[in-house]
Amino acid sequence: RINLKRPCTPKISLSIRCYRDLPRDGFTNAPDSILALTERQLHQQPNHPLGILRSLIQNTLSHYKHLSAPSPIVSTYKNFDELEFPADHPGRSLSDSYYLNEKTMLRTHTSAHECDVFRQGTDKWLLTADVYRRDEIDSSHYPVFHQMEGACVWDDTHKDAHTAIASELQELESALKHTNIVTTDETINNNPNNPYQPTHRSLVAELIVKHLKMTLNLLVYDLFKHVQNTDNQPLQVRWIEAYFPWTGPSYELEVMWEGKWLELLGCGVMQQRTLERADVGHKSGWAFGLGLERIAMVLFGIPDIRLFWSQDSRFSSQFEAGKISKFVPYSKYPPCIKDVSFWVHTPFHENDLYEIVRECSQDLVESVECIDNFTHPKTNKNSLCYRINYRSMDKNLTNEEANDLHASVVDRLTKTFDIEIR
Ligand code: FA5
Ligand code: MG
Repeated sequence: RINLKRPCTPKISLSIRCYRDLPRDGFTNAPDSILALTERQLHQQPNHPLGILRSLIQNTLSHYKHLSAPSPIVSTYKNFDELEFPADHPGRSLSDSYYLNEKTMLRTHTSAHECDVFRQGTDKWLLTADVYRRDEIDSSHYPVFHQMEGACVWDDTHKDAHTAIASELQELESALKHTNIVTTDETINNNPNNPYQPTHRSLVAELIVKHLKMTLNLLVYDLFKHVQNTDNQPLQVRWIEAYFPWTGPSYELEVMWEGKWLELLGCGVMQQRTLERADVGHKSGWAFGLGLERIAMVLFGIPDIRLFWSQDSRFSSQFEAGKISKFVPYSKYPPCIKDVSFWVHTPFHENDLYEIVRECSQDLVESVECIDNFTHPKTNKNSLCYRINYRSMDKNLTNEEANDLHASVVDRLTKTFDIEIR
């Protein structure tokens, strides 16, 4: 029998107890199973792929100060308001984020710590942490993942600030000469839809953007050289325009991987307003936020994002600090596929359905997919069918166990939503 209520180690229950001490309200939606993961700190483990990747980036950007922020519990002010998120931004919704209460949440990105770090006077820094988002269920989405934030600012009151940037640029330029990388830049300088900030001299804004792009081109090259094709094809990277409330202009960086563009990070020139709020309005510079799992899945050949959380020694024994090695898959257990179909009387958010499946089946669910969406032509009644793939990564799941899991999912769905099982 599978114990649906996982036993909590004393360490884990401590953080859940802290959370339980906080006043609950209509926003409270973070389940214990997610809170329990806050203790894992995978990126701090030297022999874990995420820890290995973090160290690798830190070694590449060794002149940046390395920081961490162990508690993922932040105020909604830090996560959103301090970064100029508008009041109606979708990221704030209960269907997208985990709240402890109206004013407290699990950070959705490492940018939540930007202002604090700038306020401490640190100019060049990296900060790695676990972040939490309610999302779909498949091999590349998990409600917890890891980001590394990086930033670089210069004291702009100094009249020679731009010569400092320019001389750093020369170093970056000569380092890039030794790389086998093809950069497609689809962005436009001072694009009217993604413009320089009016208070920035355009010469300085242009230098900051160049510094940002070259720093990240070099970083990505340095990471991906470990898995470059044997035929010595250059690494292809692409810059595109983006939007973030606290940067302007803003960009995203993608790499070509197995024939597709893979988004690695978002970044941009820090909004002067945000820096002023952090009491460093006299400085200007850039910031980025990258996803560690996306890169680690490519570098280590890890096919399913759940594997990062596996405590099976067949996974953990494969990795060693300082080494990029290919994951050798151990035998996959057979999947147990179960469908659930129902009439929908009142619409609901899909993320709420995913959350119920996760809470009932934890890491025993591999994917959830809507396979049918049908509206009856006469009655106008809407019917949905979801296919849930139950599979353990560590043991064989019997059909009876999968049936038990599925029954608890169906039970929770009917109790939570205004639906009628078909
Ligand atoms: C952000 O989170 C911004 N904070 C990034 C940023 C920082 C912009 C500083 C400007 C300045 P975004 O939601 O796009 O942006 O996520 C950043 C990266 O995290 C993505 O490029 C991706 O690599 C990774 N990421 C995002 N969502 C997921 C997910 N569900 N699973 C795994 N990785 C993800
Ligand atoms: Mg993005």
